Amino acid sequence: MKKLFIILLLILGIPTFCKTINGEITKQSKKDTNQIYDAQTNLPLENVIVKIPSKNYYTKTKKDGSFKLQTQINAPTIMALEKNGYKPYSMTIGTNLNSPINIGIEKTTPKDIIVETDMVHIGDDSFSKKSANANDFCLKSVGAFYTKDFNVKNINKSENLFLIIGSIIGIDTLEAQRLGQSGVLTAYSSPPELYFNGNKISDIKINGDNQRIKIPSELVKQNQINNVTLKTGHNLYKVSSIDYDDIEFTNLMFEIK
Ligand SMILES: [Ca+2]
Repeated sequence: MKKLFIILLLILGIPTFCKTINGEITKQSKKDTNQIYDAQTNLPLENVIVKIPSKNYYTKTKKDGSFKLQTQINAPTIMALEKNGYKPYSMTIGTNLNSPINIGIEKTTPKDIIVETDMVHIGDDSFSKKSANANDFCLKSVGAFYTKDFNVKNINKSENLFLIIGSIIGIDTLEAQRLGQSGVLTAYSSPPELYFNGNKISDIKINGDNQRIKIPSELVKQNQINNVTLKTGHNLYKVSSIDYDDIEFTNLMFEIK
């Protein structure tokens, strides 16, 4: 009888008792697990650092590429991934973590130029609680603009330089309001402006991930120091003094393609 019971247990499976922890994604099967893998080989990646800078939280992926986010997320925030030899990756994650996060990350190529992997805050540290992602601001502002020099090598005539902004949050433009990204409805800001070697090339009107901007080739200096500057916008409803729009971004990178 005892034998039969054990056999029955083996056939029916040993019952498992899953506990759901608040803010954590419950693992049910491999498919339902958060997983990071190599975008080319589809093989799981171990020891990828998974960070949520606004929470000062980080964890690492296991041998099977899986990870758990054991932190409470109350407002959309940035999750960033880091692994040596791979392009930095980031995405804005919401409060609804019901579906698993499965991400394939790409190896860096010798032509990639990684400019920034830290989280950067620009503005004046004065912002409405209703501002887009205000709850997630974790850093002190470095001022109204961010600027960085970097070298450009090995760019052929047929190739172009693209700036990729991994993630950017906090932009309170009219466009961001219309998309529901900002709760500030009584005022809005001019968009952050992007400069390359001193020339304005683009406005960044909305928050989001992996915004890709082509750099006009006539502005790129081959085998020399180039400069990228991101200047935040300002509140267009305030005239007595300048109120800069407080924004945060991470993962600035250039690709040559
Ligand atoms: Ca401000």
